[in-house]
Amino acid sequence: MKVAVVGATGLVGTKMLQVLEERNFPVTELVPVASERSVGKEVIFKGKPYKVVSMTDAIAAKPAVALFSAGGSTSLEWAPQFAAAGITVIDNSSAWRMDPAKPLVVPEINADILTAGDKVIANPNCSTIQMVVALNPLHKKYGIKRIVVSTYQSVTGTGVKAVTQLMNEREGKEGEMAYKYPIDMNAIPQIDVFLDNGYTKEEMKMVNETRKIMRDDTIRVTSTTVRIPVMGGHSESVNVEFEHDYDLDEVKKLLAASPGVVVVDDPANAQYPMPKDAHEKDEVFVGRLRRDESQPNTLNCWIVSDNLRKGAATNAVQIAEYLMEKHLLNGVK
Ligand code: 2RA
Repeated sequence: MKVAVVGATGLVGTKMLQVLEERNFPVTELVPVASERSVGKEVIFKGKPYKVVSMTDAIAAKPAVALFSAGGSTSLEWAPQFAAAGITVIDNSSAWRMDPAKPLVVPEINADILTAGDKVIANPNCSTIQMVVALNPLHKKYGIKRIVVSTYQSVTGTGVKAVTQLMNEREGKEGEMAYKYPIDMNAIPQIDVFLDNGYTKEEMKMVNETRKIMRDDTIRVTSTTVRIPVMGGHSESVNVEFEHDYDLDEVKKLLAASPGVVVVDDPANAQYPMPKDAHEKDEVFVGRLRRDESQPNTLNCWIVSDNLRKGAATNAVQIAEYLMEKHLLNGVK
């Protein structure tokens, strides 16, 4: 199958190439796309060099599927043009996520909504993906009423420039700043821009995307998102109130049996999820499971995942795998 990766030289694009290769996605020809200044450069895929091409050339190459990670404005302009050519776009930007006509998909939860007619499919925000993978099985069993989440997010979520800022600060070097403030030895309680309601865009993504993916607008969600000087994954402290009471051992068993979830919860031996352990893994790790003793039917937990993998590239490739298995891609038997 011909596969395009748009934004192939960025952090997520590079990870998409790695994940396609690792999961042995049947790529017969790769069509790497990047900004005009990267056209003509080479990317290596499965040991073979491929020349970076322009958007127009990528459409002309007619790939069956295009994985986009090139930012919202590029996606708004180009995804419809790929779609019009019959190419299925799986888009990692926020451009289409809340469009009622576009599916927002985490395969473990709602891949069943996908049809051959869906030509632009939105990949959710990284911090949302890891939370819903862990919480959806609990929602099905106990009914979630309200979620209070605080995040501790890796600099890799911002991109290469932020990783460079952190490294420069550690090495005492001057350089371009991705953030308004130093990130090393700091915590910045702002991810993305502020909205009129005093929340950031990242915080409202967690509210709105969670409801759309879990197909339940009654779930109340409130979020505080924070950037910390960490690489390898996002962490989330989650307080979740259920309609019905739960048994803690049953919660652990349910999570351990859920696809894509790994329970790491052994306080006696200081075992809990951490970004350094989640790095380069595809699963969502859950631990610190305990009753919120301040009110009934409420659980506290700690959720960690590699934001570039399950939070971005892996989720996108899993969507492509589902489309392929269900024969929902043009020209793919
Ligand atoms: C971040 N959620 O970590 C973003 C990346 N999509 O900033």
